[in-house]
Amino acid sequence: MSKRFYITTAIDYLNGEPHLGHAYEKIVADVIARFRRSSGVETFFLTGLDEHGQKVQQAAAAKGQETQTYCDELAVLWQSLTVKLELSNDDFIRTTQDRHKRFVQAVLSKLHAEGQIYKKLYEGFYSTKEETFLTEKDRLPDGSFPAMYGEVTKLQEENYYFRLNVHQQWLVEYIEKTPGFVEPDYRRNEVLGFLKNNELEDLCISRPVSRLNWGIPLPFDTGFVTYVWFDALSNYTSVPASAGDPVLQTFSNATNSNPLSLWPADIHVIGKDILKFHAVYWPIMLRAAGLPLPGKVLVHGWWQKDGEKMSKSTGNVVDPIKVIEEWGVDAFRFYVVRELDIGPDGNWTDAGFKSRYSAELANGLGNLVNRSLSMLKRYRNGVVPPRSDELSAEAEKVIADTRSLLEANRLQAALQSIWSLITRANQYVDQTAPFKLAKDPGKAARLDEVLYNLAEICRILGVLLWPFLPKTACNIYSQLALTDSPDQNKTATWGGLSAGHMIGNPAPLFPRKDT
Ligand code: ME8
Repeated sequence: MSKRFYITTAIDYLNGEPHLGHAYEKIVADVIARFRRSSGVETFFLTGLDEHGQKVQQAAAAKGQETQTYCDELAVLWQSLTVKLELSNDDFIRTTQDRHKRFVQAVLSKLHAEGQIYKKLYEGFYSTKEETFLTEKDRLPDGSFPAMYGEVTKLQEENYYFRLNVHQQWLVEYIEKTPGFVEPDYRRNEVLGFLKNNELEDLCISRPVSRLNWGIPLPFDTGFVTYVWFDALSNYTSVPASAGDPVLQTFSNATNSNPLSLWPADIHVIGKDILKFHAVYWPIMLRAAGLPLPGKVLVHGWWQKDGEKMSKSTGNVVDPIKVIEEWGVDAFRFYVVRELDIGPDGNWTDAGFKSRYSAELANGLGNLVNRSLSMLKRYRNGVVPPRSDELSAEAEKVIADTRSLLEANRLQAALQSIWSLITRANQYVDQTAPFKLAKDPGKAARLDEVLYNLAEICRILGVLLWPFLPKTACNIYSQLALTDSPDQNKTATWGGLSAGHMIGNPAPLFPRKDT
């Protein structure tokens, strides 16, 4: 059993409906997973839902529903999104599943038995609205607490704490000597800055049942449930453990006739707001449990809509399902990855979306494939002419560049590289003017060359585009009447189309829309 390439996304709070930000993150992870698989690497892609904690309990209460019923109903919508987005995830974790709860309790028991979790009395201020403890530092200059905390009460409460502080120096050194652990670099610097300028406090990992009962009971004290972040982060390991991963055997008695070797994860894809949880708490939790650390935390930025934060109250939330219903899943996948590099914040505008659809998909890719195959059909009855290598070197360069960009998770740049080939091939049509060549029987050999080069570029584009636009890639392959799938990156090499092969019927990939 060899270890698979293991990639995860954040698990979304089940306290509302999915929006653009959630969908973007999952697509980023999916493109990476598909590329790895297409390169022959055995891959496991995990996504799912974070179902415990105050936020979810409150959302259920607001609907007057039993919390578990609320979760079960809403989870159907979220799981259906994975299908609509064409995600190739291998599993879908819900933190209310038994496999997950068992694992979290096993970790807690071990840490508690080793003295890494201890009980302490807390005296201080507490905001019920934000479900958080406050300190003197949180006060405004006039002595009051900011309005966002609502009513702040004095609280005396016993809780369980996880020893974070003792690992602080180790973590600084680890991040310093492991440059790729957090990417992009400026996020890594942010973590190092935080760790060097603040002393870590031990992490409160429990909530008394009297205040919150929607959580995993502490195995050593049923008067408490587990703090939602301790619970949620563990999903990355609870799934491999339940699949019989040998690295996680200490925490699992799962028996699996076909065990998977997944841990450590290769990439955790997350948004910038949850960096501290993934680059500070999570590595320390793993170290405390005696487990290896993940390879990389890949941090993306946040989407806004028309320059403003998306929010339900403003009513400006981009609904991925609506966009997909109107424009198709690949148009959505293309726009989000092409528009926003992994790192900075992005801005969705409907005009920007339509403009990329029209320029890059309909007029760029769609037009190239449609006119290339239509001309082959018209001038050669759809029969591929003898091989010609006129564009071979240019195509091979794009193939190599795209591969190395994808290996570095530079998805936006990889799409730009692919589009440079599309632009080149469209220019080639204009320069060689096959419609003129077709009128002159003396130019038949030249027309053959041009038609071969165009058809072969279309085939190669199918393979290169597959991780990003799987439906479109398959569509190109089926218009070329190729019976294999475009999901093998090694087939992106010049000369795959054989002379004499008969293509199928061309049809527009991205219908033009009059908007
Ligand atoms: O944080 N643009 O869940 P969540 C881009 N359950 N990404 C966005 C975004 C936006 N506008 N809004 C949210 C949680 N996200 C926890 C995670 S992981 C062990 C637990 C991203 O539903 C956000 O950054 O609030 C996060 O990565 C993911 O969506 C889930 O956010």
